[in-house]
Amino acid sequence: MRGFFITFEGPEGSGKSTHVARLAKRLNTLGYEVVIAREPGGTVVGEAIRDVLQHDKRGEQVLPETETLLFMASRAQLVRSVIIPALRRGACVICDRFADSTIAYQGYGRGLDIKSLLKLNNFAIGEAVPDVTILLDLDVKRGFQRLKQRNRKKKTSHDRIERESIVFHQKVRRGYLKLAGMYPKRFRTIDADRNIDSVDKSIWKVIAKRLGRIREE
Ligand code: Z5A
Repeated sequence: MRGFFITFEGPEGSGKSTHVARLAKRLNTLGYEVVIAREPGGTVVGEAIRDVLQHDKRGEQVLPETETLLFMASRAQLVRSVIIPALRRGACVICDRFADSTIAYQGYGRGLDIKSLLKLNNFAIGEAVPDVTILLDLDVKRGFQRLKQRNRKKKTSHDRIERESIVFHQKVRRGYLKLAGMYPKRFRTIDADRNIDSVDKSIWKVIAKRLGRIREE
């Protein structure tokens, strides 16, 4: 595939959506075709799954295994109908969360078997392996402070997974750091506890270098 696939990962409120939008704008300005996607969601099927996953309005508890398979189903749909076609056209695809989220949340957070999750991920993503994964690392409590402010501004509230305990979210953060250690070529960990422009600069440094490298190949 000729395109370039970037994923953003990290705990709640670490700035993923903010920096996905900034990076997309910058790449667009430089003349790249940019496709933004998000997980769960990004397709009609995926957005319906997102609704089930985020709001327990139907009153039934979503069990960890069910939750996992729903994330995988949304991913399989997004990969085949959006990500792979865009990469084949030569576009830059930027995805707000991807397969590593399942390992961090359902694996390290919920305690499901990591090997099984990795196998399911392989099935869901096929050939769509990210070229680079930006991990925005942030203390969980700091992330929640940011979300509190954002929710107050937008008059929204915490969704189902955001309502999990601080201990759960700390396990997720540690899981991400383990993943970054397991895949050092793909992951770039960026300290997100700085102002938006500084974080933006660090992200651009990584992406510019990787894009330059791709052009040389
Ligand atoms: N999930 C899962 O369990 N398994 C999976 O496989 C997948 C997902 C794919 C998706 O939620 C949920 O699904 C998520 C994981 C789970 N659950 N939780 N909890 P989502 O898509 O609705 O939301 P999110 O991905 O968790 O993102 P977020 O928490 O909404 O935040 P963010 O995108 O990282 O941050 P942001 O919206 O860019 O920034 C938050 C606020 O902070 C905002 O007001 C910004 O203006 C501000 N901000 C950003 N950067 C800064 C800096 N540097 N300084 C100060 N303020 C800042």
